Amino acid sequence: MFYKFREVARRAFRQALPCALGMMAVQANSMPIDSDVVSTFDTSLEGWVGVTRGTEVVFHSSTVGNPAGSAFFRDGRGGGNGKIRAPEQFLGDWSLVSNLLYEHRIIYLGGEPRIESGWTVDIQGPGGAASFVTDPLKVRPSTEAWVEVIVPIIESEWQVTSGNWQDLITDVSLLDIEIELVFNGNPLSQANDRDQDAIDNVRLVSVPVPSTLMLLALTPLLLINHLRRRSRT
Ligand SMILES: [Ca+2]
Ligand SMILES: [Ca+2]
Repeated sequence: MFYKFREVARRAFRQALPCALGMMAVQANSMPIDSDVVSTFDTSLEGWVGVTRGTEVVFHSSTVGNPAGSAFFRDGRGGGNGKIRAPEQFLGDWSLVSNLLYEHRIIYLGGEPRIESGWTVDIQGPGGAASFVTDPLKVRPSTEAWVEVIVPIIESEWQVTSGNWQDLITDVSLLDIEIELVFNGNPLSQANDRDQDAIDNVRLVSVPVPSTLMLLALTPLLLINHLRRRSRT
């Protein structure tokens, strides 16, 4: 009986191996991000770039940070709200990502009249696009302290502006975080007295146990268990 079971298992393994290797190859090409991705900006922008439309600039600051350096925004003459765009390591399959976290601080408010807004985060991919806007009742920008912004990667927290959430989240090819939160009135007359802002400690947090890898690890055990049951009948 044991010999028969061993032969059946060996045959099944030989048949299943190409399929399993094929699955692993597919997984390797589109592996979900399953460990935390972090930018601390301690010594550089770490691949992040500014998204600006005028003379405002994004650069690495070695003197402002929580701690050490940060991504720093200095407003100039231009339009729109300044953003920072994520490097490649933050992009890809977000199926296992639970939260995007970062810290923001208004370093200088600039001249009046001014309007402060909340934070907007944008993601895009082949499957669609979505925006997240912070709730001003839950979290407020500050000049006094670093404020942690928590962005849950849950569909109900986002406005999906095109495509659909499931397709988008499995292939995120663009991540923009708004860094400029102050509008200082007339853009021409106050070009030299505008806000400055900083972002530090951007983190993509993944769930601790990647379910897809767990499934792959369990597959041989399930197969052996199945064959063992069959050999008993
Ligand atoms: Ca830092
Ligand atoms: Ca501004």
